[in-house]
Amino acid sequence: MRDEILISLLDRELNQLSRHKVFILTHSGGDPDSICSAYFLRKLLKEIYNVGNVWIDVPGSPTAHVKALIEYFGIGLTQNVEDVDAYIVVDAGSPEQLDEYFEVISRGDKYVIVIDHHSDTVNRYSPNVKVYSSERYQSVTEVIYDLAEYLGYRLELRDAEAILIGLYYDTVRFSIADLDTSSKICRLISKGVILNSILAKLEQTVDTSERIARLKGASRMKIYRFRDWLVVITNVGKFQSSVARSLINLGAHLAIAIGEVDKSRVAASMRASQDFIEQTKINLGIDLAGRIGVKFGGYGGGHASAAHLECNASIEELAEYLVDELKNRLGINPEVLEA
Ligand SMILES: [Mn+2]
Repeated sequence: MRDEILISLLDRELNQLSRHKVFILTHSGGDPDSICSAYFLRKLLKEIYNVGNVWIDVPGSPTAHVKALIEYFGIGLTQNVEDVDAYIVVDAGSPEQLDEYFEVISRGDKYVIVIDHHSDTVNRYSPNVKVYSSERYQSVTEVIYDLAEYLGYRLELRDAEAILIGLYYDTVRFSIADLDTSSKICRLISKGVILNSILAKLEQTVDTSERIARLKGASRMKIYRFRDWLVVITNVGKFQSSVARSLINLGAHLAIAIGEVDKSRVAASMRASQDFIEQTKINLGIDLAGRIGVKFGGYGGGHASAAHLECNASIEELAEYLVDELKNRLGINPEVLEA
């Protein structure tokens, strides 16, 4: 167990929910970690904590990948349930990621519990919100799994499958799985999960518009060389996170994809390689997305090596500010490479 204190406090909190009506929300669009943790948490709430009713929703609209999971696990979403006693938000590092539920969660008159593993989550929600978050966890699914082990809950095959899928995608297909996660993977596999056959059903083919966005992102990028660090900044209207990720695969240490949300607002996704994060000590979620989002009248957050922000600026303004910020933090004047 990674953090027994967190888990025991969370257990104590959930014990208050007996016979309550609970609404679980993922972050906007959902992802495998958030939907799998919601699925398994609902089981624990019903079977262990005697919760009366539990609904799940994905704010905004679920991505294709999430839709496939919803179908596979028979999750069933319910929109806008009124008259609930408590909300549980999973995997959302800030309330802005709750789209249409932002207002009700932020109003301050509801019982809200947040379970998360992003940087600085506790400071993003209003003080009345009960935040159970630890960056030591590699996924929220893992938090819920630790809770299940703490409770001595016997997993069924379906539970083990859901947990493995959450772990799989939030560790970038196990590539960054640490010792704790890896030993959990072994325990889950030993329950009889046949991972390759599940993944074959769930893997989405990348659709054409996303492929085009990645290719356009690559052809438009500007390359900044901060001595041995290669930073690329590009602009694309959609799929910014997919674009940033693919530019890391091309060879960048830090990739930032910016796109317009509307006339005055932009969104940006950033990704960095592990060596960049370790050696520069820059935390993208806190130092770049979080700080710059707020500075430009918006918000941002995420993890050390993957983050997202939305703010009031033009693409050029934001790009220029980011380069300046990196110049200061790295103490290096970048050389702009000719494409
Ligand atoms: Mn997550």
